[in-house]
Amino acid sequence: MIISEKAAHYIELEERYGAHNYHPLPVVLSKGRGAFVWDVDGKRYFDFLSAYSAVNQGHCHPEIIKALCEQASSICLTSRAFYNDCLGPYEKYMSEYFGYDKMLPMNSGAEAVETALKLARRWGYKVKGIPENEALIICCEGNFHGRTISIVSLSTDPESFGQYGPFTPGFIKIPYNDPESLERVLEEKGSKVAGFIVEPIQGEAGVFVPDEGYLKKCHESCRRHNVLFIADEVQTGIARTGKMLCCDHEGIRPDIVILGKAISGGVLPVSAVLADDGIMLTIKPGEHGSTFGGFPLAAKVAMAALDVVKKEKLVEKAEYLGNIFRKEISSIESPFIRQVRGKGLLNAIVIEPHDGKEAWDVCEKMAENGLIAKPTHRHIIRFAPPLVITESELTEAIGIIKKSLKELE
Ligand code: IF1
Repeated sequence: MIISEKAAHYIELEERYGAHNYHPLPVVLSKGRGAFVWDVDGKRYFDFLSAYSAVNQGHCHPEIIKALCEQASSICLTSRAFYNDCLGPYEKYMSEYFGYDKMLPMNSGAEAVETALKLARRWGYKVKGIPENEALIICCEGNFHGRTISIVSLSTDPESFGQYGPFTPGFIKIPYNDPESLERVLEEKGSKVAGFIVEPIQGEAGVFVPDEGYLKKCHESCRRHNVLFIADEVQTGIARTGKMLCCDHEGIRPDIVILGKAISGGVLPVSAVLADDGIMLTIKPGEHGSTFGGFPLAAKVAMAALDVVKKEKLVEKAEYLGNIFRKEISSIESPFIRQVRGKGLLNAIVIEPHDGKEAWDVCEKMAENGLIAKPTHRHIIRFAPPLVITESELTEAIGIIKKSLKELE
């Protein structure tokens, strides 16, 4: 890829002064609007990563930015040592929007996952009656739930957990998309299991969509064994897959829902855990929290961002445009395409290396042609544009993908 002097300058700064925990595509962005971003040289790209599905409402959505600016000039942060006039309305809004008794606000997705794990353990001891310090939580191989030490204790990806031990005990790993293995573990150890945590579609694993009925079967097993079904909807939630929550595809209501990313439309780190009173109220004052969790700015931004989802019918758009995307991409004749999969506007192409070129080369070529996406696991490219993308923009973007694959042949 050709890198301008200006771009090289910013890349060099990150290389010199930043920790080396990422390997970005050499594109240096400075502006975003809707489904588009611009680099420091003024070149425009379709954003097909959407900051890992955080920017479902599109970059710098005017209504979200308006809410941000208005609240920023009143008060930004109060801490939870005092009440404020934003959090209560936000909690009511979230509870009604998603249909749960209560919401617990955090900031990053990882913090919300940690919160859900704590809630499950707490419920296990106080309600289910598991002997203290013996609670188990079941998770799936190939999961991605975040980066804290306890969360990487769930991971089966050496890149995520390698040399970060010793790990948090109490997690049982079972194969994903295998409801029988969940039932087997529950039959054996169910009395000590507090929860089962699962991504409705595995994102980091490369947009791995489980078989139809998988979540429903797991949900039924959890019911039978009095185990909490915990859905990590950090990436799949907020309209991304063509339903408000991905679990809605199977008509199941998780006991605990974990949300992050797009709650704020990518404007601030805002995450949340939803549950009913029987679970949520097992945590008492002083037993969990965060300095920023649910801060006034976040509360106002999140309500504006979730209003946009409804007003602009992003659930229906993701469903409709997703079908077009998969149909169009599946019809491309290219030696690079091994498989196309996904739901709504969370999709991936599994790349077949060809002529010494692989997913990274495809991404570089697409960037050259004005569309950015990022490979995951070397051979998979995730395609997740902002849900505000229009049908004609999507058509143009598909044209860029086609052209790029053709030019690489
Ligand atoms: C990174 C992937 C996406 C998540 C689910 C919790 C979290 C995430 C299902 C934690 C975060 C991220 C983080 C990002 C890469 C990314 C990712 F490639 F790893 F899989 F989105 F596709 N649950 N996902 O997907 O949320 O603490 O980051 O707010 O660079 O680590 P967070």
